[in-house]
Amino acid sequence: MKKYVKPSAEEIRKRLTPEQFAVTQQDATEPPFRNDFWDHKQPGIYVDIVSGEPLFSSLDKFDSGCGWPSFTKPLKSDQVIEKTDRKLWQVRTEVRSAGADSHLGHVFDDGPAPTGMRYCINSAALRFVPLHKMADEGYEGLTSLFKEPDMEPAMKPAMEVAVLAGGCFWGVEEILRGIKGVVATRVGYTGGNGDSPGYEQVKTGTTGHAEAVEITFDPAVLSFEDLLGYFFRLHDPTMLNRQMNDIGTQYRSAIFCQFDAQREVAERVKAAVAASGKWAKPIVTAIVPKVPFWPAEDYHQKYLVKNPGGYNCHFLRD
Ligand code: MHO
Repeated sequence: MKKYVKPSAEEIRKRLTPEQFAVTQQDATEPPFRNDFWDHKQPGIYVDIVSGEPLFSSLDKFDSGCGWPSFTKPLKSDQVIEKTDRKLWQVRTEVRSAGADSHLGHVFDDGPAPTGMRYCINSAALRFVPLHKMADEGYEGLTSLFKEPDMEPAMKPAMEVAVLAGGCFWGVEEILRGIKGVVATRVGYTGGNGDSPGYEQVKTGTTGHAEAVEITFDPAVLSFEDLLGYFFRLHDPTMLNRQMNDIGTQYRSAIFCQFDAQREVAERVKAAVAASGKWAKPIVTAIVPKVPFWPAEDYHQKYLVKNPGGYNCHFLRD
């Protein structure tokens, strides 16, 4: 077994950035959301930035909404040491790496199944080793963790993507990301003129882009048809180039079909919604082929998680 130890003080000073040093050596905490891994979703392992000791895996990572990478458990329980921490006038359980004694973060008992624990870790204490580089970097012993059926749903090739526009993308993403079977969401701009538009351009309505959400979902859990069922309930599909108070083509209702079968399903669901009698006016949702999707600026991603109580004109109708 490879030994992961603490390098000399001089070596540590040389190798770490000031933030990595403050976190791992001086027990500092980095800011939430402004760190590398809080929203990172790739298959691989997270190792101690100081010693390279493998600590956590993407298989145990979950979206806690707290702004730091969160895991239900460490790779091996003897790779982290838990210590009572009485700083900040509260008793918390600090998590340190066993090999290099780096401060990593804290552990709380409000996590999801299967452990109920939330290891809330500073990104600055971690280095990510993607699955495809693990063998090259000497972590081949851990690659078997990623073989089916243990593989995280988001990493399986069978995922499907949908791109939906239904008004201000903050509220649309907030509802979609909570649906069972949705494994990842991103907000962005699509269907307009010009590459890589920014919010300030799109909001003028002159680029023709729509605010949209790209949804990665597991079709074994959620069908595209059922996803569209939610889509037609979370916005008003009879509003043309508008959603509630937000007016302009950037707020239009549209389904950007990724392949032909999605178009057929979209036409069928739209017709069923029109026939349902739920809406007095005609459904104006455009069903169009996919075009490039440009991810929006970071501050728009999971905006309502970062800004609870922020502007939201979306809700799920009965
Ligand atoms: N009315 C909202 C819309 C935001 S959405 C990201 C605002 O102007 O803040 O377009």
